Amino acid sequence: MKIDAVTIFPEYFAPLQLSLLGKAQEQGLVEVGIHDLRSFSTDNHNTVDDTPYGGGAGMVMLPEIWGKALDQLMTPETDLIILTPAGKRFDQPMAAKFSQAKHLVFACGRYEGIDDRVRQHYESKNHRVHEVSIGDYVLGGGEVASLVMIEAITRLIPGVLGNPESLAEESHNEEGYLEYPNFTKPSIWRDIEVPAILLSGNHGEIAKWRAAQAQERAKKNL
Ligand code: JBQ
Repeated sequence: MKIDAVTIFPEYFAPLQLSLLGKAQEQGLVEVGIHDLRSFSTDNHNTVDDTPYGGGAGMVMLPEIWGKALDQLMTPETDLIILTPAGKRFDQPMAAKFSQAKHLVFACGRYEGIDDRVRQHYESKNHRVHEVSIGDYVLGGGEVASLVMIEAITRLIPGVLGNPESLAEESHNEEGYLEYPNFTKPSIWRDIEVPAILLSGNHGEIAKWRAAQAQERAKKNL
């Protein structure tokens, strides 16, 4: 998979070199390109935004700069993801869909967002455009939201995760199961014992106990 991100803060994406995704890049499973939006600005001040037509607070990112940046990245294979609090909520099924894509471009808006004609333009050229939000809270921009999506998506690419068993187990969670509590050594820590059933070796009973615990947790976290 090829992933490109366009941002005025390329430094936000430094963590992509770490851990699982860093290794996936070394193995050639994923290729990431980070692009500085300001390098596409044409004036002496490197302007990327202006005041909104119709008035109101904040600034809107200029369509001309975004057009220059995206024209160099978009192909018929591309899914363009525009991060915006008004977008469709990102979830695990959406991550699974995007993990099958050939090329993802993340457009990270700051301030009050990107001039809507950018979305309109690429849709009119028959590109696949997705407005996505990671959740209902206020972020400064789409950079961190993109990082969240990239991690959730890339770990579903075959070969990226070291242990495919944990993927298979997770897919049950997508079907409404939440996770059960986990324990490791020692069997007693600060006077707290690991539930005896987990030391019993009875795998049928352990599975039942875990399912019940997971349900309990799901109820509590509603
Ligand atoms: C969203 F995607 C974005 C972009 C900018 C701000 C945001 N705030 C909340 N959730 O994911 C978001």
